[in-house]
Amino acid sequence: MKSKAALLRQLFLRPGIIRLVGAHDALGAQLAERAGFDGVWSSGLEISASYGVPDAGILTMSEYLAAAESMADAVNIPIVADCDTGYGNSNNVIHMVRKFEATDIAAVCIEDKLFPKVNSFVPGRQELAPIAEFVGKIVAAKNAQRDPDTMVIARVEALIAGLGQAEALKRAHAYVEAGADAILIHHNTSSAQPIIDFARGWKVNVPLVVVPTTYYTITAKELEDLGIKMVIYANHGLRASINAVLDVYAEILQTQSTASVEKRLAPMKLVFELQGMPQLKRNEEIYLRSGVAPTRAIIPAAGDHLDEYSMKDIAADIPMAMLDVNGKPLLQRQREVLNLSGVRELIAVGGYRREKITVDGIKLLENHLWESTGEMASILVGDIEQKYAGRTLISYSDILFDKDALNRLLSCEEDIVLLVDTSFGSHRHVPHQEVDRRLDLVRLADSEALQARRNMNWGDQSRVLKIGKHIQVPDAHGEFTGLALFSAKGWKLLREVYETSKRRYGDAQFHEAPTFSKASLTDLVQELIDQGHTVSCIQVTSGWMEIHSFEDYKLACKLVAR
Ligand code: SPV
Ligand code: MG
Repeated sequence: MKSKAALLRQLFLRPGIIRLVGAHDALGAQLAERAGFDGVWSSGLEISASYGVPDAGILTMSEYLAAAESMADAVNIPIVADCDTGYGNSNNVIHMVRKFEATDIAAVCIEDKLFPKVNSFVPGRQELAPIAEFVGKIVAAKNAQRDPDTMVIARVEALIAGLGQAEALKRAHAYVEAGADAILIHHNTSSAQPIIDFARGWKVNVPLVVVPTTYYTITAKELEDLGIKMVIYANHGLRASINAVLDVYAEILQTQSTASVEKRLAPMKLVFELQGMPQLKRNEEIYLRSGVAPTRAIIPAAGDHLDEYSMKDIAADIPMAMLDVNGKPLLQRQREVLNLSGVRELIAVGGYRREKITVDGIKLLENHLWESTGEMASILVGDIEQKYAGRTLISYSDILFDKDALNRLLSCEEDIVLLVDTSFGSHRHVPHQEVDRRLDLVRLADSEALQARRNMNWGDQSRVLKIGKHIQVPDAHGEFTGLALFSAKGWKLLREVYETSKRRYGDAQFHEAPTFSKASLTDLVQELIDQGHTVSCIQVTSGWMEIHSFEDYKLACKLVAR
């Protein structure tokens, strides 16, 4: 795995401005990552505030380090640590760099003020260190780093101290000479002009970093156009939460209940998700073998797909499950991901060219009537242990999915859950719907509320109202991925509805199937919904793909590792 320092270096090489937001703990860093920030600023102000002390060198390096470490542990994006003045002289800086590097911090930022510094927005004492002394700290930091990718950012406080552009530029140049990897030019009034002037006067090929807390009307684009490479929104999480918490607390006291604030609160599910509870449950399933209901997977792989796929030349003589994707059949790739997530009992049901299905670790059964029956019939052939006490996962045989998407589904506790992709509208195969197989689309309950939160990718759950190929793209909220999970109770229900529908429909049309015997899973799911049963869905926007065209196949070969 790449170090976070290497990731930050990559961001500096990428075109466009890098956007960081401040945090003081793991949760804040996680929210930054979820929101889509490129990195996290481990803010001295925020960390001090979290201890209820002024941002004035009151805490020691240990507290700042512990906070930064908890952030680095919690996210995959890089952390830039605000290290104040370096916690002492050059010897302290050497110790500091080693300690922060050891916790996978991507960059340390030190400022040219005298110890103990005071936050730059506090009027009064803003005394600067002599240039030579601060240059010594930068040289010490650069010599101390063990990872060549670790960045040392030198923060110039001349504008804060009211010493003007010339002093700011003089200091910045000296720090670059000393080896600084970037210059943070700080400023504390509502006008961005001093920063604009500084950026225009900056001719050196070393990136600039800014913290537009007071000159907040400037946009990231405007900063980028000035040639600034990184912007830090240093304390916005802290300030947003202070106001939100105070408002909610006041309302609870005033209304004498929590009813009116409930809607504004993050759901417990999100709290659990941020804490890693779904992963904990998956780990229990994988590593603590007793007490947790096992999950089996049934993979219907009987169809020939010959009239459905625009890739006849590749898959003419084999079932789709055996399609070679970068040296491994699809089915083997599915098995690897399923096993990694603790699903070990795998049953594939073949039909067309069944003899070609040869993947170790998968029980192979046969739907002899595959030519005259549909997918549901194959699925039930796979249900050998009809009173199975665990959960049943259905996986279509022509899809690829990753561990994260699968785990998201496996962490659901509802009786019947479908994994649905809500980004299907931007999926490139939509325009080709007429020529390709039509998509299994879904309509969901509460889709507007979900839409509003979609950007946050909070994995919201919803209820499925309609499913099928007849749903028009503009009316749909998502695409069924081909992965569905049933609890023992949900599975029993599916079987019951299958049996009663079989008796009722006989050879008549059944939802989208020309006859009941040709029913697919989605037809049964629609029947369950129509009979008043709840079918839940968990949403994803990535982590899977289906292969039903030559274009899909080429993309799959490009995306998956060998
Ligand atoms: C911090 O967040 O601690 C900073 C930025 O150093 S500022 O508060 O703007 O000085
Ligand atoms: Mg600070």
